[in-house]
Amino acid sequence: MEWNAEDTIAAIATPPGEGGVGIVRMSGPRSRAIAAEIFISSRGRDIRSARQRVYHGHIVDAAGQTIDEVLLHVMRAPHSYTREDVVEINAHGGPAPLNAILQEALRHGARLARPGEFTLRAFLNGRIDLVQAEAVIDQIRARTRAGLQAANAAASGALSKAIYAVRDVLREALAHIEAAVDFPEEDLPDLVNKSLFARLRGAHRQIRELMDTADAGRMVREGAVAVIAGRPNVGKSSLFNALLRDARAIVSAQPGTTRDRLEEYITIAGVPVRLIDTAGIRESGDEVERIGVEIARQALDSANLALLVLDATQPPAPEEAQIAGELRDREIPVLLVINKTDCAAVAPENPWPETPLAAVCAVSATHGTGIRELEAAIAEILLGGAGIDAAQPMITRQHQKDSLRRAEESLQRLFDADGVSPEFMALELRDALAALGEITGETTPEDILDAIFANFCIGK
Ligand SMILES: Nc1nc2c(ncn2[C@@H]2O[C@H](COP(=O)(O)OP(=O)(O)O)[C@@H](O)[C@H]2O)c(=O)[nH]1
Ligand SMILES: [Mg+2]
Repeated sequence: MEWNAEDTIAAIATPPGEGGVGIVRMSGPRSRAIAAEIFISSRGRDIRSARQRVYHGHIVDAAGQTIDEVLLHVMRAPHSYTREDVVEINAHGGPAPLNAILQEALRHGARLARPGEFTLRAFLNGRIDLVQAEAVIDQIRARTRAGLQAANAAASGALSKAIYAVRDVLREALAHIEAAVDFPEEDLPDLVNKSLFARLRGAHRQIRELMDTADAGRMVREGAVAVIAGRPNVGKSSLFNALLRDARAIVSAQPGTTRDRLEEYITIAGVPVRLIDTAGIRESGDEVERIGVEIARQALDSANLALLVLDATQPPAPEEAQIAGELRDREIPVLLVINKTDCAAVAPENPWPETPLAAVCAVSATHGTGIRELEAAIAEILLGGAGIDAAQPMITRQHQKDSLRRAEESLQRLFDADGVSPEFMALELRDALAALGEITGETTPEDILDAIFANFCIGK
């Protein structure tokens, strides 16, 4: 990563388009000097020596023409997002003023910031660790309160703290063992004494607990896709509307009404769920409907869950068993929804014992009965029964889980090899520490760092 702390970087920090305000942000040693070239304070202040506060004035171009009336927020190192000198120019939120201000900043020596470069500097300057830096993207992209809570917990350092607590135990153990290697004549039994061993086991348990939060954490961050499938006219669109609590899809007694695919986001237990209503899956002579059926099959490609709807007033059909089997073969959990139970009382039981289902629910889409229970069943499947504990830090990324697994396996080998050479124990502890360091950024390879920060938007 080419990164030069001497550069002063600049970017538009607010999204493109029109807004009440827009912000051009600068960070680096020349921030105030550059601001002084383009900003005229209403009170004649010299921005070069400005204190940490907000100044009113105008941004002007080389000819002295006013570009915009602005508020200039001066932050002095280390009291800023990046820990560097930062100037944020609050202007009118339109492309013309913001681009013109950015151009003036660049003309006076600032360099255009790369995606995520402000956050990268906060990380490289030690204000936040990698867990916190990644949480910044999650805060911006969170789609539910639960997602935001998880991101906030990570951004505040709660997740890092849990990882550092484990790390400290491992470090202490390593120090003991290395001392024993250096001074072999010392009493060996003392080298990993009982209490330290117990704490290593505790650390091992904590790693596992963190790993257990990964599936729920990923669901909260990335969301899930649930596809409603089933024969025509069983009430798929009615169920879609019931879950949305809105009459979005056309419901009709005429089979084959839904030919397109409809999607909406709903939130279930804090998980943003993309709910897809499809055409009924059946062989069809009608060209438009056949395309709809094809779309239904494609929608399943990205599905985390299928809601297979059955009509309680009709006996289960062979083609429904076939759909259930097809879904199972594709390893998509199937939640069987027996609908129209207002017309026929049917127990929520699996009619195909040879095809295991994730759950069975009985509902009436038009009356709204059983919908809460259905949502609870969906949550159970998506979150693996773990649920979301807002007080508990969660890991939300695959690479975090991979690293935790490496650390966990190293410790497991250490325990399994009970009492072997201190050299071996030291080796496993070092590996485990390196794995943990990749989560917090202490030992993360540069290409991975690059990839992580490339995911940010410009200006963040
Ligand atoms: N009695 C009753 N009728 C329902 C229920 N759900 C759907 N229907 C009716 O079944 C028909 C087909 O519904 P629709 O949602 O369009 O089914 P789709 O073809 O699977 O999307 C419509 O006449 C609905 O009013 C229900 O829970 N109870
Ligand atoms: Mg429909």
